[in-house]
Amino acid sequence: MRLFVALVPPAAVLDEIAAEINRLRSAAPELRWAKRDQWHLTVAFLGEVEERRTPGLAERLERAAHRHDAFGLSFSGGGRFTHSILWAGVRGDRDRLRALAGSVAAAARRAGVDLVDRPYRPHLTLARSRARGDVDLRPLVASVADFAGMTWTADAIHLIQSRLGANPTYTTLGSWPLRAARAGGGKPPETG
Ligand code: 2AM
Repeated sequence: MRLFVALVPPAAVLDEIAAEINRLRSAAPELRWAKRDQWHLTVAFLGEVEERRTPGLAERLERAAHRHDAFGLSFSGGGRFTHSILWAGVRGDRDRLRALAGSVAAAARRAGVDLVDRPYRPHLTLARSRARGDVDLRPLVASVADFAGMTWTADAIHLIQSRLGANPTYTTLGSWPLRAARAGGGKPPETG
């Protein structure tokens, strides 16, 4: 099964992204615009995972989540990956996000998942091209540059199965809360 671990922003933040997408969509209707119920911020892409690994994975993800305090993020500006993906950028406590991503990757490895070691680039995918390079994404990147969303609290991680195909579907297999942020700031996140 193809799995990834993600943060899911609250509805008010999704409303802002919806408004932004509506604004941009008319400029490039030929792109495949991401569907609202699939918007997420990937923390770690796990790739193909054998089903027998999932109970151990769930246990380790729960433990990893409990080692991190909730933290603040916002979506801001955007960019593109080559000529195929248009994304919204991420601001706020990116250090904690990276630390969480490191813990989640380590948890998955300990559960026997063979993770691809790639640099972590926090983003929320807004749209994908149908064929690589068929749409010039540069004007859209310029257009999304001024986008500045509200701050939201990343307070849980979700293990999501993605099924590819003409209509890709996402199924949430489990969700685990981060530690509630404490007044005055908590301990710095542990890695590993
Ligand atoms: P993307 O939106 O930029 O494609 C599910 O596919 C999620 O995992 C998406 O958010 C996807 O990012 C992300 N992801 C990260 N690394 C990936 C990889 N090597 N292959 C596919 N998806 C990846």
